[in-house]
Amino acid sequence: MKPGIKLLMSLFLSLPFGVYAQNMGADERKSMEKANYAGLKNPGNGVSAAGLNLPPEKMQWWEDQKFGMFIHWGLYAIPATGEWTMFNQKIPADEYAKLADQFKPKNFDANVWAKVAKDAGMKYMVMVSRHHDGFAMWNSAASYRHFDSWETAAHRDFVKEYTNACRKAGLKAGIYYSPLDWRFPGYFDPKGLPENAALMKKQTYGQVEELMKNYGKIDILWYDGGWLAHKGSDADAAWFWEPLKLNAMVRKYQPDIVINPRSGMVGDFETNEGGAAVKGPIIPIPWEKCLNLNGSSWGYNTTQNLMSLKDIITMLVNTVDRGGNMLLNIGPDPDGVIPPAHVARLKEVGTWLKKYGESIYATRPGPFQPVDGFYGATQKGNKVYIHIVKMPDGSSEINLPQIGKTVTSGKVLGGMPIKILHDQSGTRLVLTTDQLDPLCTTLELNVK
Ligand code: FHN
Repeated sequence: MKPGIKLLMSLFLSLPFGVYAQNMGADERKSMEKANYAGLKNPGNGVSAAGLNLPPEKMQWWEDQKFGMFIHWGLYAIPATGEWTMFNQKIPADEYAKLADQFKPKNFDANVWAKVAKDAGMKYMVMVSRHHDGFAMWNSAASYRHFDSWETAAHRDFVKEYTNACRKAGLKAGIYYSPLDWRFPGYFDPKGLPENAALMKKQTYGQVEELMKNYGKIDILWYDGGWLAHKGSDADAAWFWEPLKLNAMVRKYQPDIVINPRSGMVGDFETNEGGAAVKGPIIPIPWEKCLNLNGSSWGYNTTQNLMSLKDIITMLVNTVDRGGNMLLNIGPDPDGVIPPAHVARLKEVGTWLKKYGESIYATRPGPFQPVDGFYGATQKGNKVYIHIVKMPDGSSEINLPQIGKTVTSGKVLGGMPIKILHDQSGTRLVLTTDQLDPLCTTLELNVK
């Protein structure tokens, strides 16, 4: 089971959700937030030290964003069999490095990526600067054997072009970095080959410093692949990477950067990776669901298995109704072009968010706990939004529990009023069949 999932499982099982289930007011949520950010520091989440994680107030902007674009792009786009091609096909490093001679993406324009993200309703981006194959997508003096996009055929600094395009488009800029590098035999045997492993570590410290120093304000640092020799968790490898030292350096250059939980240090948020459905109660700590638009692989792949619009919207509302952000991944082709079918699907998501975005952005989960496969809620001020992903067969009513607040009126968001009945057990929302939207029925309730 992937480290992130194991952690979430331990987290879910450790927190007494039941207690908070029914009536979660804003101040209670505040105190929970204070209390439960502590939840990030569960054993197994990695090492931590005072001042290295952000306080809740510095995470609010991140929790307001809700939807971002993840980008896996690099040499692996050429074989188009995914970002693990070098390892899965056991390609020797020198052989694989020849791909850099072919990597000259003439149609790459980061502004186009940023526009696709904005049109999709995304508020932030996270681009892979270096994946496990070792190829750096920027001008990296710290790159072992100058294996980077500046010193090879492309002769371009893609991280610079990307971060500039992000800011120009008003999007928050995140950088993904893989400490592991398959070119180092020491990665597979750090105790047996300590010198070579130390070279890999030196590259990581040098490259993270370059990324934190040379590209202006970076909003998110997304480590991935801290696990050593493909074994154990990122936390298990903290003895090797010394993430408290690494991230102290990071915060010297980027004091407010949001750091994910994959450096072996406790993160400022938790991650839930993959396409598995999001279920269960509200998670009272910052967390992020990251998954693929094209389920075949994170990197560009000729095998296409595109998520449907219904699946994307369902995953988005299920995540946001449980307090999470969703980071949806694209894999551009070797030329840096996002496949047109992917652009079209993302545009459809953007159209939905243009209409229902108020029930998503800058909201917080609750006050009602979600009911798996049925509905969930978000709140903002005196508004509560209900997302109905699927009405139980033949029903067009929802019975909401008491929450210590009164639902005074309600309507389909951007549509007609709905009937609201009150009784001891709570509030009953009665909809007509034409008010149901097969994609997701979104209601706006006024509460006081
Ligand atoms: O090995 C990587 C994988 O290639 C991809 O980058 C994902 C994205 O979160 N993370 C790792 C697998 O957990």
